[in-house]
Parts: sequence; C-alpha cells; structure tokens
Amino acid sequence: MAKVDFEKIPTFDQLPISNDAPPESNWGVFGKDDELGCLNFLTPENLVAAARLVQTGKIFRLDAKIGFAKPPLFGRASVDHQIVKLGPFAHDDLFNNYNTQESSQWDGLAHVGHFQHERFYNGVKVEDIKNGPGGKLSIDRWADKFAGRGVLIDAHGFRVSQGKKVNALQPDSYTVAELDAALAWQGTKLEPGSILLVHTGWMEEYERLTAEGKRGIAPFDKVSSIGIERSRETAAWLWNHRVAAIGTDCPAVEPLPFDLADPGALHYRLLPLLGLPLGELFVLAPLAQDCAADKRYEFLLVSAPMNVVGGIATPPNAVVIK
Ligand code: UVW
Repeated sequence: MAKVDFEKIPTFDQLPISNDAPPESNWGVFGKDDELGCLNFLTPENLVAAARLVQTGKIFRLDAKIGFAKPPLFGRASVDHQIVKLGPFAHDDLFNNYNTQESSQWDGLAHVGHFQHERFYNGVKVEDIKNGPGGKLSIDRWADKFAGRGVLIDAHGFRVSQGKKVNALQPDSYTVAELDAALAWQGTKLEPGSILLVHTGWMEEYERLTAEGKRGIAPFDKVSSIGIERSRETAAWLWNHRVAAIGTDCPAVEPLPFDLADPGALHYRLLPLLGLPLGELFVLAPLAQDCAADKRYEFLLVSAPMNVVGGIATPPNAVVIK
C-alpha cells in the first residue's frame, strides 16, 4: 500500500498525472500497480483519530437485511436461504443463488470499467479480472482496509428543513452546492480521508411501496431514484475532498435511470476513473435521526467486505459506532 501524503496529492484539475491516462482519471497517483484507489485515503492515523469519535457506544448497522428488496432491483437474482440439518440438534445455513448486489452493497473496482477507454481502474484490462489467484481489483484486496472516519450528510433532512418536498423515487439530483449547504447546516466539516455517507431518503420511500409497487420498479429499466448529480463537478468535489468511499441509501449513488452510453455517468467517473467504491442501498435513516439529535455527524465506521478472491462486489457488513 502506498503511503499517502495528502499535501502531495494532485487536485482534480491537475489530473491526469501521465499522458497515457484518460482525462479526469487519477491513474498512477497511488502507484502504477495500485488496486485500492481512493481507499488509500484511509490511513492508520485517520483510523486512530476516528476511534476517538466513539463516545456513546451506540451502534448502527448500515446493511439492509439480505433479501429485503422483493424482488431485488435491476433484475438481480433472489437469494434462496435454506437451513440444513448437520445433526439432530445442529444446523447450517445454505445460500443458493446469492448475488452480492441483491441488497446493500459496495461496488468493487472490478464491477464497472470505462466503455470508451476499455479499461478498469488504473488501466486494468477486462481479461485480468478473473475468479482466482492473480485476478485484479478483487474485493478481497479490501479485507483489512475498510475502516475509518465516517461522515454523514443528511441531504434529505436538509431539503426537508428548507420546506422543500423530496420525491426520492424520481430521478432528481442533489448537487454539490446542496451537499455543501447541508454540511454547513449540520455544522460538519468533511475532513480528508473520510468515508462519506449521503442520506437521500430513497430507502424510506421504497419501504412505503406496496408489494406491487416494489415489483413495478425492480426491472433494470424501471428503477427510478434520486441521487448525487452526475457531473464533472461532483467527481472533482469528491476527489478534492479526498473522499475514500461514498455510500448512499439509493440504488446507484447517482439518479436513475441513467444512460449506460453516457460517459458522464458517475459509475464511469468514479469507479474506473477515480477508483472510488460506491455504496448503495444502505440503511441511513436511523443514523441520520441520531446525528440530528446529538449534532454529531462524524463517527467510526467499520466495514468488513467478503473475503472472496476474485470478488466483484460485497455486502458492506458495515457498522457505525458513535
Ligand atoms: C446500477 O447502476 C446498475 O447499479 P449497480 O451499481 O448496483 O450495478
């Protein structure tokens, strides 16, 4: 792992740092063989400082239940959980058909590559992403990495406080100007090297849908959602704040639907070009409520990804400890 000197990291306008890297990419900033991307911003020093944020002993689980989405979004498979007998008074679990993205998830850096540059983060080729030893950008690279200072932006709470209506099931955008205004409203500073959580309000509205309503928005082309504005400004804001990962309670971080052929989509700007993990379908409302009550929007966040060689994505297994 590269030792990160925050003072020496280029700004977004200074990217790329080499002529053979695509525009607006950070390829090479953490070394030419780096596979961690922005998780490099999670330094041991920041983790020690984050541990000092633990003051009340409250724990918030950020994963929704496995199987909460009925059916899973984007046409993903439904998991089949069986309890199987190991002996007369002993049981095991058996999960069939499990897609690591059927519920809350981190998108790993092998999830989406750039269709125009035909490369994944840091120039990795599609043939180098494989299930087995040596497979690049595998989720197991994160196994002992994903812990640090978490910061919540309650974008939904901020909009509501301004007397504005939020329709989180529509393709509306939170701009970076709105995120900055929400930070100011909360009295929170987004320090370099933070895991950023943004509460959009999507999960609460999804949970209020009828079973028929949930079925109606599940197919790939029917998922509709508020999200963070897809723009160069968003990518620049995240990079210049040295955000290590971004987790949201909506299905794609960015608004949906989005055009897979649009190079401006955040999925392309953030996963292959910046190596920034995207967290989706997190449970953030109880945390937002607690942060509003004690006015502390910073905390220790620990996420233990699945330790799978060749893994593409993972349930976050994430807890916030305040
Ligand atoms: C989509 O945008 C399809 O979401 P995901 O990151 O879950 O693939």
